Amino acid sequence: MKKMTKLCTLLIAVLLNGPVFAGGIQVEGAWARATAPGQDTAMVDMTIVSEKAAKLTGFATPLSQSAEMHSMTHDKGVMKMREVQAIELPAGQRVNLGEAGFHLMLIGLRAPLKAGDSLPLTLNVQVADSSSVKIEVKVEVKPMTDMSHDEHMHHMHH
Ligand SMILES: [Cu+2]
Repeated sequence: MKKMTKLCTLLIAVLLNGPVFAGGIQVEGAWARATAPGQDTAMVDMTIVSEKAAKLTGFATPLSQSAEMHSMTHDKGVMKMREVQAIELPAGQRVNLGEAGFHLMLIGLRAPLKAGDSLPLTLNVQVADSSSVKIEVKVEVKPMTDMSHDEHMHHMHH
């Protein structure tokens, strides 16, 4: 266990120093909920850290017919989603999409998402110095909860 702690400390140190990320961008904990029967949309959340100031400008996936980035706001108790063109990734800052009020939306799923699946998605990131980076991400599908139905319903209130 002691060894483990040491390893963790080392990893954290590396994260703080920054320069070792593959392509300067690190993605962690990408996940979605398993879909309910008949549900053809899904929300994906993840945490992104970019060494340099960057923007998430979109994503591609073979899983659905369309792929949009959404912001989510509460308006008089109703959750509203709006498509956004870019999500800011300030230099060196951990951006959790959900906490920042965003998510990736898969619309027109080609197959249900099942708990335990690990699904492919490619992020398009525009780095401030104008290079663009594609990042392959695996989305972990977690078991469905009552929430997933709500999310689906909320999506109707565009
Ligand atoms: Cu959405």
